[in-house]
Amino acid sequence: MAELSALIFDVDGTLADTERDGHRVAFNRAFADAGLDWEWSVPLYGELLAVTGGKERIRFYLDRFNQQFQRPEDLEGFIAELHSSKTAHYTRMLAEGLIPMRSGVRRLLREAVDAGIRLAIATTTTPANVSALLEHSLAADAKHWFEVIAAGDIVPAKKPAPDIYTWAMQQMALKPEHCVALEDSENGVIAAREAGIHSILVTINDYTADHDFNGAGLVLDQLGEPDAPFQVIRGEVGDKRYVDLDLIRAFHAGS
Ligand code: XBP
Ligand code: MG
Repeated sequence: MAELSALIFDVDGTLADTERDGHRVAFNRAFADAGLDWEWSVPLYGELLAVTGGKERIRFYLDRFNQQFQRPEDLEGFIAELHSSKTAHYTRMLAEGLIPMRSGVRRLLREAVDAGIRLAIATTTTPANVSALLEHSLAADAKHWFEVIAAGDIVPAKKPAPDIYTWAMQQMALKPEHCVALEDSENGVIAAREAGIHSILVTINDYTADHDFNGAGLVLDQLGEPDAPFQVIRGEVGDKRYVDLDLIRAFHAGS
C-alpha cells in the first residue's frame, strides 16, 4: 500500500470561503473603479464560478451575460488591467483580516506540519492572493509551511485541467498515490482525479453544495473541530467527528 506523503490543498472555498464576500466584491470594486456599470450579484457569481480563473471568468461573463458591451480593441489587455485592479482590491481586503480560514483548517495544517507530512497548494487563483490569505488569515510564516505553492498562470490550462496538480507533484517528485487532495468544487475534483489522485476529500460550501462529487471518496460539510463536528455527505469516517491526520490516513489507505 502506498504511504501517505503529502496533502495538496485547493485555496478558494477550501482553505477559506473567499468567493462570495471576497473575490466577488473585489471584482465589483474593480468594475466600479473602471467606470463600468457591471455588478456581479451573489447568484450571478454562482454561475460565473463555472469558469475558474478571474481573467477567464471576466471573458466568460462578456461572452455569456453581457454581449452588448462594446469591446475595446485590445480586449485581453483591458481584461488584464481590470483583473490586476481586482487583485489589488482583494489582497487589501485580506490584509484587513476580512476572510477567516474555514473550520479545522489551521488545526489540520499544524498537525500535518508537526507530523512531517508534506504540504502543497494547487489553485487557479493569483499567487499574490494565496500569499495574502496565508499571511493575514493563517499566520505570518504560514507560507513556509508549504513546500510548493502552485497557483494562477503557472500553467496555462486551469482547473478542471489536471495541469496545476501535475505541476505541484512534479515539483515535489511525488506520485499521485502518495497524495491526498482537499477540494471544494467539481472542477477541483476533476482536476485532481485527472492528475491521478485517488484520495480526494471535499468540504462543500454554499456555492458548491449541488456539484457532482462522484469522483471524491469523502464529502463533508467542513473539516470540523472537536466542539463543532462535521456532517458526512458521502464516505466512511468510523467514529470520527472532525478531520485529523488519523482520519486522513485511514481514508488514504482505503481509497
Ligand atoms: C478559484 C478560482 C479563482 C478565484 C479568482 O478556483 O476560480 O478564479 O475565484 O482568482 P479553485 P483570480 O478554488 O478551484 O482554484 O481572480 O486570482 O484568478
Ligand atoms: Mg476551490
